[in-house]
This record gives sequence, C-alpha cells and structure tokens, in this order.
Amino acid sequence: MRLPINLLVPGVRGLFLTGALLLGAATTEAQSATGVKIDPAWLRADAASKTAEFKLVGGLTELNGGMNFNGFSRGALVVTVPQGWNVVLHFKNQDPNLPHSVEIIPDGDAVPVGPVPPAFEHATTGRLEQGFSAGQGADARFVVGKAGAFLIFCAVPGHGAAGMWIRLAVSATADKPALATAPER
Ligand SMILES: [Cu+2]
Repeated sequence: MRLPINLLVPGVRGLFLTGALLLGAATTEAQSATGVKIDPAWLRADAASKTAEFKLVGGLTELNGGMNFNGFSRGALVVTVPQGWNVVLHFKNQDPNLPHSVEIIPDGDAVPVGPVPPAFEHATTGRLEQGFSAGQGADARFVVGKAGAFLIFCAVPGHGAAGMWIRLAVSATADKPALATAPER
C-alpha cells in the first residue's frame, strides 16, 4: 500500500506546480490584455471653478469586443471626483464596429441591461439606446451633488451587462479629482 502512495505524492505535487504556473501565466495575460495604462491627460481639473473634465473614449482598444471605456471594462478604471464638483465628460466613440453611449448610474447589485434614469441630472450623452457610431460623441455636463459609488455605463442594450462600465467615485473627502485602476468585477 505504501508504494502507490509514495508514487502518487510527486505526481500530485507536479499537478499543483503546473496549476500554479498556469495560473501565473493566465494572470499575466489578463493584465497585458488590458493593454492600456492610465493617461494623465484624460483628466483635467480646475480647482477654482471646481470642474473636472474627463476624456472618455468608447472602444479605445479591442478589449471585451470593443465594449470598453479608455481600454478598461468591468470597473477596472476609477474616476474619483470631490462631491459638489462640476463634471464634464467629453465622450467620443472610436469603436469601428459598435455604437456606444454613456450615462452615470448608481452602483447596484446587477448592471442594467439598457437605459435607466441617470444618477445625476443631465448625466447622460443622450442617444442612450442607439448610441453613437465611430467618430461621433457628445459631452455630458453635470454636478455630482451626492457622495457615493457610481458607474460610467454604456446604455446600448446588452453592453453594460457585458462589462462596458467603469467607476465614478464621488468623494466627500477628496480635495481633487484622480484616476486609478481597480480589480475587475
Ligand atoms: Cu456600448
């Protein structure tokens, strides 16, 4: 009985090792698949007028079939803005294949399938359902009056639920806007 067990142990160890190596490789690939680093030029802040301007690009890369903002999906990019500031989203769609739109929605348990009322007045690009085709876009201007966790969400049916959303954190304590990455959800 001992011999088979002794023979099994190295085999099991080998399996664990292989698993760990594969896991490591998959993680590295997932990170490089994102392919995009934060460009500080995306975000401009003017403290005097309490205005944050954010350049938001639909389908910047091929990640998630083009269903990404600035190359990020599933909450992997976080835009933090102090509560009470003005926000201007300069949205442009660069995806040659799919139309996209933008609205700010509350962070809930499930990402909606299509358009819902925005979390802040005017916090949409319009054309929510049909979206903007490649080369088109619109600005959204709104005031982030309440602190909390929100999503920058594509309302073209199915896109948000497929991962086309990043995060907007409205902070009661931050003194200036910031960009950061986060784990995907
Ligand atoms: Cu979309």
